[in-house]
Amino acid sequence: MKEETLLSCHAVSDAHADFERNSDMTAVAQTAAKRHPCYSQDAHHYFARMHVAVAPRCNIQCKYCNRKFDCVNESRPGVTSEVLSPERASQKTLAVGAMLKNLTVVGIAGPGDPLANAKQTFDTFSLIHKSAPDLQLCLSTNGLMLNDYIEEICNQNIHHVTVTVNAIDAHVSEQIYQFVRWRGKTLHGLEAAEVLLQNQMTGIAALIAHGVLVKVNSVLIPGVNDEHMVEVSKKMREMGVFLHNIMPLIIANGSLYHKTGMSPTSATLLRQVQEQCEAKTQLMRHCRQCRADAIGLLGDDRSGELTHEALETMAPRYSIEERAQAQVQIEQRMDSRNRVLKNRALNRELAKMSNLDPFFAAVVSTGDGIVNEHFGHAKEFQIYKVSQEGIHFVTARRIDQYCSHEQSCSDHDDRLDAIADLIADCSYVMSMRMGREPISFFSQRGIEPIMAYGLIEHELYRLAHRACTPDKKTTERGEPR
Ligand code: CLF
Ligand code: SF4
Repeated sequence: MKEETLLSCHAVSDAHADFERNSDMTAVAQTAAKRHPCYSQDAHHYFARMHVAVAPRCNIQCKYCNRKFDCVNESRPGVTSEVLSPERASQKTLAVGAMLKNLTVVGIAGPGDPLANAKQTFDTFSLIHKSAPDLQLCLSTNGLMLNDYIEEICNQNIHHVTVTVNAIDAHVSEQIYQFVRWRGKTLHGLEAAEVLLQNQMTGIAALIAHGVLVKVNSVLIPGVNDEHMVEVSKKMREMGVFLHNIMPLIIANGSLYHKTGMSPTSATLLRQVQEQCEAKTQLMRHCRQCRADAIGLLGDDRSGELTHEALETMAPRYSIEERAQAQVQIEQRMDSRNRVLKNRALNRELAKMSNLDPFFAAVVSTGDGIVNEHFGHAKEFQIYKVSQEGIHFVTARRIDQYCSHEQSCSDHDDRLDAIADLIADCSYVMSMRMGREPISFFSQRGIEPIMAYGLIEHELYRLAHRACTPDKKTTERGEPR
C-alpha cells in the first residue's frame, strides 16, 4: 500500500494546513529578508538590527571561546555585554525602535547560547512581539537544542534562525569543541561532536521544512576545517540553507586555542575559501561579527550611545505607523539606487573593458551605499573587487578610527601603518575627504587615495574606466584634471 493512503483524513488536512502555513511563512520570511540587514547585502546599507543580550549561559565549549566574553560564533570576543532581563530588553527595544526608524530586526545572539536560556529568550521575543509586531525576530544558536524548540520558534514568529555549523564531519568537529552538555551529561571527543552534529542537522532540516529562513555561520579555523569548508557549503545548499556566512576565527583571550597558540584566520585564507565556496552556495560577505548588544547599521554600531540610561532620558515614543512610513521611504531609496545601477548597466560596460586588470578598493561609507564619510572618521572599510566580471562587495574590515579625541597626532603614523597593512591588497582607498598626511602616506605605500562622493558602484566604475584610459591625467587627490 502506498504510504500516503495510510494517512487519515485528519492527518491529510493537517499536512495540507502545514503546507499552506509553511508556504505562507516562507513567503513572509523571504519578503522580510529584503529588510533584514544580515540576510540581504543591499539591505545592510539601509536597515538596522539590534541585539538584546538576555542569554548568559552556554551548553557547549568551543575551543576558541572564553565565556567571560560574548558568544564568538556571532560576536567579536574581547567585549562583554550587560545581561538584560526580558522586561528591560523589551523596553530597550521599543525605545531604540522609536529612535531608529530603520530598525527592522531584533536578534538574540548571546552572550551565551539563546536556546541554553530558552525561557529568557522566548519571554523576550514574546514581550517584544506584543508591543512591536512590526519588528522581525532573529535567533542565533549553536544548534544543540534546536529540535526541542522548533514548535516554539514557529509559534513565536521567529522567521530567521542562524545555526553555527563549523563542520559536517564529527572527526573534524571533535577538534573544535571541548565538551557538549547533553541531557544532564558532559560529553567529550567524538561522542560530543556526533551529538552536536546530529542535532544541528535535524534541527536545520526541521526549520527549513517549517519555512524558516536559515543562515549558517561557520568559523574558518586554519588547519582544522579550512579544507573541509567546501563540503560544508555544498551540504548547506543541498539542505536548503538560505545563506552561508564563513567568518574568520578570532581567538578569545584565555580560550584553549589561545593557550595552545592557534593562529587566527588570515584575510587571504578567508578570501580563498570564500571564493571556493561561492560556487556551492549563496555566501554572506558583509558580516561584521557584531556584539551581543550591537545596535544600528551593521557597519555603524551605536550601542555605546543608545544605552538604557540614555534612552530613558530621551523617552521616545514607538509608533508603528511612523516607522512603517519611514521604512517605505527607505525601501524606495534602496530600490531606486538599484534601478539606477541596473539602468547604467555598469556590468555590461565593464565586460567590454578588455584591458582592465582586476583590482581591489577599500571604500569608506556610513550607509545608503554611498561614499559619504571622511577617512579620519571611518571605523571600517568596505572592500570591493572590480573586474570585467563586475563590481563585487568582498568583505568589511574594521579599523581604529584615525582621527579621535583620545589620541594625539603623533600617534597617527602607527595607526596609518596598521591601516595600510590591512588594505595592502587594495590598489585604491576611497573616501569623501582625506587629510594631507594620509594622502601622502598611502601614496608612498602604493595605495592611491581617491576622494569621491556618490554611489559606491558609480565611483568604482569611474576608477575602472580611468584605469583603462591611462592617458587621462589625475590630480594628487585622484580627481580628473
Ligand atoms: Fe543578529 Fe545574527 Fe540575526 Fe543578524 S547578526 S542574530 S543574523 S540580526 Fe549579522 Fe552580526 Fe554577522 Fe550575525 S552581522 S554577526 S550575521
Ligand atoms: Fe562560546 Fe558561543 Fe561556543 Fe557557547 S556557542 S562556547 S558562547 S562561542
